[in-house]
Amino acid sequence: MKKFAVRSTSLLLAAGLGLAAATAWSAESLQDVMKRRNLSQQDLLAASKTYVPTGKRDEFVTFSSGGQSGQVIVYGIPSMRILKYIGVFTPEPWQGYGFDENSKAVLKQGRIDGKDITWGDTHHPAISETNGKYDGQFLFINDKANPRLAVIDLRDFETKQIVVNPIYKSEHGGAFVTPNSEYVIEAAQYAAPLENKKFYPLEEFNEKYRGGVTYWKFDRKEGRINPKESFSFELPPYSQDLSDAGKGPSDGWAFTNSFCSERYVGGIEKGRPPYEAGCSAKDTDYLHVMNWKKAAELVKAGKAKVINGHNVIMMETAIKEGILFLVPEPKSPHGVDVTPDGKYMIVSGKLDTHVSVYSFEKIMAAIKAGKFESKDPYGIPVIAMKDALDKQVQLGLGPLHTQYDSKPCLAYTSLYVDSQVAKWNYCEGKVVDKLSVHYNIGHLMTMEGDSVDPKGRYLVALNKLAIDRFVPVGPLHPQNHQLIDISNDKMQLLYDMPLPLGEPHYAVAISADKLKPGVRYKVGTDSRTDKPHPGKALAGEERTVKKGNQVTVYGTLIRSHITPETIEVDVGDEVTIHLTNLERAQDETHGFTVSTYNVHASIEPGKTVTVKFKADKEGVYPYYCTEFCSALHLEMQGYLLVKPKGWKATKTTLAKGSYTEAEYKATVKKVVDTQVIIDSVVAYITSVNYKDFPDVVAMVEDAFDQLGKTKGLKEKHEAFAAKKDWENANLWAEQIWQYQVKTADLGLRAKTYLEQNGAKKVAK
Ligand code: RUQ
Ligand code: CUA
Repeated sequence: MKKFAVRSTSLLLAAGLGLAAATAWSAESLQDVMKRRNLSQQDLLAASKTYVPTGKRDEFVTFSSGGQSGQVIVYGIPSMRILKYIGVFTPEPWQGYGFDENSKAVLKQGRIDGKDITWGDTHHPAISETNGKYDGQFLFINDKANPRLAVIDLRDFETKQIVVNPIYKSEHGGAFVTPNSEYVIEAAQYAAPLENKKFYPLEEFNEKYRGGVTYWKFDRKEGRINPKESFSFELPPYSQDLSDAGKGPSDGWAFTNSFCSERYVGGIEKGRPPYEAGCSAKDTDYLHVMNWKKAAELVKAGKAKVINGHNVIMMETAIKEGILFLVPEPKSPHGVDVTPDGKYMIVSGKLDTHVSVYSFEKIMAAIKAGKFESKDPYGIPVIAMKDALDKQVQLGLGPLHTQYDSKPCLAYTSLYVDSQVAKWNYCEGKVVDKLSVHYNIGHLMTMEGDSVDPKGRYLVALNKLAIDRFVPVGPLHPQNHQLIDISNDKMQLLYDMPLPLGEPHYAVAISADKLKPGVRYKVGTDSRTDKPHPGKALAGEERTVKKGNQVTVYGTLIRSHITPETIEVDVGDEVTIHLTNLERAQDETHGFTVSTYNVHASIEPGKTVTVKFKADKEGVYPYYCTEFCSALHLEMQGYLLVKPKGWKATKTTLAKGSYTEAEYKATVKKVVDTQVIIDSVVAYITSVNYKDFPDVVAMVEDAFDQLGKTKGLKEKHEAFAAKKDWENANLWAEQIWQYQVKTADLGLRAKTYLEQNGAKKVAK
């Protein structure tokens, strides 16, 4: 009772004090604060638009590329509070990503030529779509440096799959999804021979180097990409850049930009003009227009060539079948963004002051009429720009990317050189507002702004430089995401958020209520495969199995112990430890590591994870839980004992603690007193409509689960007491109290929740 009473009294005390403090010191007014902090009315307005009070949640969730970190960054809008980093192409220790066997298996899928690649250059995340709307089920992201694509399941925000592009050496224009996530688009960037590890000199660039666009088939039921049903278009060695899938009337088609259609190969060290001159010399590059629906049929009909085990529709076939066309687009284009109604493709040329609005209808009419101005050197029909353009609108210097508003015809385009966002009307072809940002904006993003149903409200400018925005932290500055309010006619800059993990290229944001992540796994799940884990163990099933030099531990974790608490092996043994988290309570994650063996796992409720290592050093290695999970978290520990060859025990009993009868009796009294508190909490909970609160139901279940573990322990301590074994008697009684504390902790949490959320008395 003692320890417990102190705890609850101190809580009460703290609450009382807090209240008193608020009344006594709240003299500072809003005006005072404005003056003291030198804030303007405008600042206050901006602050009130981004501030999310404690306990409240954001309206939108952003998935930002983590750039060179190889991860995904998740943050809320409008608060700009970071919620998570998702380990994708790079190990992430907290999540055990790359330090436990199950996640290592995912990273291993990303090996290239038999080698680990433990970093990635992530550029473009994409949320899965249903009928062109974000559905919040999956997230895809690419790695530009090592041509790979990852699948993240938004039920648990974990990376489930990495696929390596079998024919490219780099890729940039991914990930973009078709309107029902049938395919995930990934375009090559720097042309190279499609065959793997094949050398051709640069003199054979035009003949042997190729670009391409890959369509990865996504199996939504499995939640995985199916490489066998995926395919690519072979394309000329123009640097294919960003892509977008058609929607509505243009569904079935996709559009990919390119730069360096000059096919220039540089060589400044040999006295040749550099890439930058040679790759931007012509007035136009090409928009690639592809019919992916028909391409998929051709692949089914066996018309693809298999290169490195992957289906490739060769240019010759695509031309003959009428599924590939080119349209000139002004100088070094970057973004191509299909309008929400699917009627137009908006293209920005980095070296042009205009955006070009292409009409899908006009392009189709030209194709139907066979009206082409020429063929490119590879025989691909070229549609004249004037036959494809709806209009061009002058916006400013360095237009890059375009996103859409919830209001019809309104678009936002980033102006890299001007460091501005241009708001304009693509139906009327006029600029309606401009806002300066800091500095050199790359991508921009509106809420669900590349879907058929943009939500408007906010825009984020993803700036390339931060320069003087933040407190200096050395020559490498953080990145700067700026939040802009777009709900009114005039845009308003609200907030600068430093992002210190890599250069995030693109981001996507979804209404928070569309995300439905789980809080626990079905007990014994391998979260990386979504299947039952063969190493699963329930309470009472824990065991250590030794076969030759293979030691396999089937362990469990629950507040506040790891079972087993000792693992004995011989030096040189291969050790496999499977751990199941038996908790059901939300947020009761345990971590696990063994000293100096470079393993770590994050084991969320219900999950089973495996760590594996060779016990190649004799000695004593503590293992412990790495998450502060409970009051006795520090005691959540154990020893890995690695015995030397031929070791013989000389001492066979453990040291005894010296406990007295009086101590035993005190412990028993503590147990009885604590039960009184538990009973009173239970009486409160069952007197209200707690069953209407799923979170509370889970806590109550868990509390009784803990209490259930005391079964049989009373008999145990009493039996030891009868034998006057005060150590065992006292410690088993103490163990009852440990379970009671956890029960009471959950019970009090439930009680507070009910009181704060307006639980009502129920009739008995
Ligand atoms: S990028 S700033 Cu999408 Cu990789 Cu444009
Ligand atoms: Cu489990 Cu700390």
